[in-house]
Amino acid sequence: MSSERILILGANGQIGTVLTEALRNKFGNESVISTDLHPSKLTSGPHEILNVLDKSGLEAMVNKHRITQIYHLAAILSARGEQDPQNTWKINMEGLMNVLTVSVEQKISKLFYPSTIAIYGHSTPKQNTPQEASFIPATVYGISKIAGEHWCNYFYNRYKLDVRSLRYPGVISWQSDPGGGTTDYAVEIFHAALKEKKYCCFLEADTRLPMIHMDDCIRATLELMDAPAELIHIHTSYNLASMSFTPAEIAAEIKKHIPEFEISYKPDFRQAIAASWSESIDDSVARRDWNWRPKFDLASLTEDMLHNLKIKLNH
Ligand code: AKB
Repeated sequence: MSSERILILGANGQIGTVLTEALRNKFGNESVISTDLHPSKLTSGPHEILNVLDKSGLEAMVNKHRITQIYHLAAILSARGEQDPQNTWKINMEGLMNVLTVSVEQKISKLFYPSTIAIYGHSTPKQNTPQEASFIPATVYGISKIAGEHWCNYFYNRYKLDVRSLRYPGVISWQSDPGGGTTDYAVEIFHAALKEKKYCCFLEADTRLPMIHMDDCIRATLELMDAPAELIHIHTSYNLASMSFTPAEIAAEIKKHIPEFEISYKPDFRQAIAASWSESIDDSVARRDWNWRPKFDLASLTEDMLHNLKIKLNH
């Protein structure tokens, strides 16, 4: 039985709901405390209402549950973030500063912080984006995440806080719904294909973006957090790759399973956000340091999404 006591912030989000279950399977239900602004979406396990802007509430939660590790998932994503840049900055940055400070004060042994492909910008090489390059993000979400990476690195160097991070691509899941992101189309398209046999995409047909299946995303997170500290050489955030595709390519793959499926295109403000991101990523540093290997490709992702989503929607 592990002695770890885990706190998840923003547990009701797309990644949070699935990660909470994965961590509970690993560490036991009672050792993983999920928190969010709202009641839990899961049917079992300890859950508390917590706002990441409430530093003393966070401190009290860490003490009450004798927390040893924190997964800080609470953030406003790229598309929603543009509706209210100042509030996005506040939630994403003040939230992180509270978590970093409390982690040092309360001697947290490990902290996970998700970064994103949204840190890349027009000056970043679009193909095979390297671990280190020019990162001038086009969204407030991206700005907050690149600043967050640097704060994590600072806290590692100054306070020896063991904070680990991944630059997540767009995450595709049947288990949970995304909210407020630019890559959300790649989940919506599966729901629409099964329910209406058609989908109107808010990105242009040839917009290539890096994506990852939720199972690979969760496995990457757990493997990074399990890796011996001496193997972790990146204390900002690791590039993480799995696959890249365009709306036209994913539609063609869905059509192999649902021949009647039709896609149409009506690009909106999210097109400019997507156009500022990379098309493919070089994750050789993650592969070298902690042996990262993705399992899903576009064909297996499409098959898995349609299979599991169909079962879920029929219930
Ligand atoms: C978004 O689209 O904003 C997120 C992300 C790539 O971080 N899915």
